Parts: sequence; structure tokens; C-alpha cells
Amino acid sequence: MNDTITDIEAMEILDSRGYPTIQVKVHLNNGMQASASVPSGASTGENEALELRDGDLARYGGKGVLTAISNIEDIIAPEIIGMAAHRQTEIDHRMLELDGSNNKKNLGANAILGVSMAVAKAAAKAHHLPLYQYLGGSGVRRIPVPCMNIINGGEHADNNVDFQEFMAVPIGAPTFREGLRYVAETFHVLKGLLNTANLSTGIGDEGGFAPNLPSNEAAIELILTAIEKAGYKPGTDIAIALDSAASSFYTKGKYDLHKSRQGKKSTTEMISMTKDWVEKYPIISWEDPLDENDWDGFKELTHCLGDKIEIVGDDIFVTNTKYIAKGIEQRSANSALIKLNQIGSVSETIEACRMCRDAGWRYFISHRSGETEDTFLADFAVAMDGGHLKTGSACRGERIAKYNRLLEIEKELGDAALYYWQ
Ligand code: 2PG
Ligand code: MG
Repeated sequence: MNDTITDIEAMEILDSRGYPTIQVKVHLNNGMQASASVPSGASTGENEALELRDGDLARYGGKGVLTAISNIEDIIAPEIIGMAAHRQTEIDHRMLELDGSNNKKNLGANAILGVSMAVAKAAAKAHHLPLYQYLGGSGVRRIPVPCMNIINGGEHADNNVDFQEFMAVPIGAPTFREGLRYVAETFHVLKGLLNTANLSTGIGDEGGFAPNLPSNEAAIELILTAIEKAGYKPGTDIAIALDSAASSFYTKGKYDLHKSRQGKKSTTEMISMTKDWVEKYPIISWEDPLDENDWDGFKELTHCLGDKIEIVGDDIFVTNTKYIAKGIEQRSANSALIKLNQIGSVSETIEACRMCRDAGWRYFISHRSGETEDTFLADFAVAMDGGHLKTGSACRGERIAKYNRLLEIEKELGDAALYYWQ
């Protein structure tokens, strides 16, 4: 295979929040080249791989990534140049060795991931395969159900809603294309409802609306109304998924619902609220309902609700097989959120998916709140065959780019494409 890496370039670009991130371009000896760019989160888990920022306050308030870029050009490139691009695992492991730490703090997870993704894209090109087939094999054909985040709160919005994400999930659609239409229409109807109620239609980081609401629960009520008004049946056509991102409001042993002024709650109170809502509303998936260190709480919640809904660990597992293995052993959840930059290489992310699959867990491929127009994630979600992904709302180009790429993949697969929730 003619896919020897001959050069690696890196540059500082901007993400969807206007903060610097890294774009990497890999060149091959057959004249092909491919580039990839790295996303960045806001509500990050404390055990995530380290995103290296310059800390030079004279540039982008310290968020520049020039150090990570020189790590790519001066340290990684000389080692990787000459390797075959299809040796993904070897290349990723070589970078891990070069870094030498357990959280990629020396070279930066952003530096390593940028190279890792660009290498995968270049290899796919060299093999004349679409990225989803290169990574997932020629048999992959399941297009993920789009969990569309249409109301934003928490650290992704300046409103008074504590929970970070309220997603509409088109479980009853026959195809991805139709599913996307169901939830995009719901998004538009929701805008109308907000307008009529004199509520803000301004959006948050992932493109969902970010109005001030009387309570967190009001966000669900609004979405249910929008689903019905759009002509769909809640729970049958479109269900609800949530990401509380509870670590972001957990302080001093309590869940402080400070944005909505609903007081401080204990783990037990949060669990009973969760049970209550699952009874009342067509919720099928709930991410980070508790703090990332509340392993006992997660276990109890999974014991109560694990056979009814998907309980997804994001900050608690950080796409790291070490924590996912612990979660599987302790039955702390039944699904893991999967984010490439939480662990920092393509091979390790694939490993995390594999671990979930082998344990009979679900795994939920996810974007970050800071994204770029790169569509790697769409192909990756199809390749991993997990059946669902979240990549934001029906607006903001960096989110739409992924949806449009999935439409393209579905079209390419034609009759072979599959679409189902479970
Ligand atoms: C999350 C993500 C993505 P962030 O918590 O699941 O929606 O947010 O990228 O800010 O960590
Ligand atoms: Mg999350």
C-alpha cells in the first residue's frame, strides 16, 4: 500500500466559539493529503486527557495552541514521517510513548488527536474508501439516530436552566433522512412557540435555544408541545434524551440548581427526581444525571432505571477504558459517551467503543460544544455502529456539517442503509 507519510503540517485555526484549535494536514508519498481539526469541550470531566493551551495571556486570553503545534511539528512529525498511514494503532502508540504521561499532558491530547485523525483520513483516501468504511469495515451500514439538542442550558448557555442538554430523538422514523426532518421540524416549531411566549430564541453553544424558563422541567414540557405541534407523537415518533452534565452544578456534596434557583439537592433527591421524570415523560436516555465522582449514586440509579432507559456516563468515564471497565464491573451505567478528544487518539476511542460493545453496553458518539466544520465525527459514528450520536441542533454550520455528511453517507449506502434506535 502506497501510503507512507511524507510530511505533517499543523496550524492554529478557530473553533465554533472563536477559540483557537489545531488543524493537522498529513501528506503521503502518493501525493494525497488529508486534514483534520480538533474539537474542544466546555463542561469537561476532571480526568479527561489534557488539552494543551499556551497560557500566554497576550494571545487569545491564554488559549492559543502554538505549543501544541510545535509539539506536532518538532516532536511528533520526525517520528511519524516514514510510517505507513494505515498503521493507525502503531502510530497512535508511538505518539503515546513520545508523550510519556498518562493524560497526554506533555504533547497535548489536542496535538496527538489532530495527527491521529488526519492520519486516519489520509489512509482512507489512500485505500480509496470513505472514512466510515475504512474505520468500520465494508459491512457497516447503520446510520445513527440523531439526538438533536434543541434546548441548551448549563455551561453552554447564559440562561437560567441548570441542565445542559435537552434532546429530541426521532426513534420512530424509518430512515435517518426522515428522522432528521422530524427533529428539524420540531426545532422550527419550538422557535415559534418561544416567539409566541415572548421567550428568547437566542441560541447556545450547540445551537439549541437558550431561553429563561420557570424551571428545568419546563424545557421538557416545551419540547413535548413542539413535538405534538409539529405533528409527531411523543415517545413513539420522537423521544427525549437529556444530559444534565451534573458535575457542572455539584458543589460541596450537593447538586446546586442555582441557575433555576431550585435549591440544593442530595444524591437521593436527584435520583428520585430522575425516577419521577422518567415516569412522567418519554425519556429514553439520560447522560450524567449525577456528578462524575458520585459512583455510588450512579450505581443506585442504574439499579433503579437501568432496565428502562439508557444511563450514559460522560464525565465519569471520559472515554477512558480504565474508567469504563470500572463502570462495567460496578454496573454504574449501561452506556458510555464517546468523545475522541476526551481520550485523545482514534485507536483508544475505538477501544472504548469495543469495550462497551463487548459488555453489552451502548455507546453514544458525541461532538464537543466547541467544534469545527470537520465531519470526521459523522463517519466515525457510522463506523462504530453504535446507533446514535449527538451533534447539536438544527443550526450552526459546524453542527449541520455533520448532519449533512450523514445524509450523504445514507444516500451512498442506498437500500443497504439501516436506521433504528435499538
Ligand atoms: C457534553 C458535551 C457535548 P462539552 O457534556 O456531553 O455536548 O459538552 O463539549 O462542553 O463537554
Ligand atoms: Mg455530557
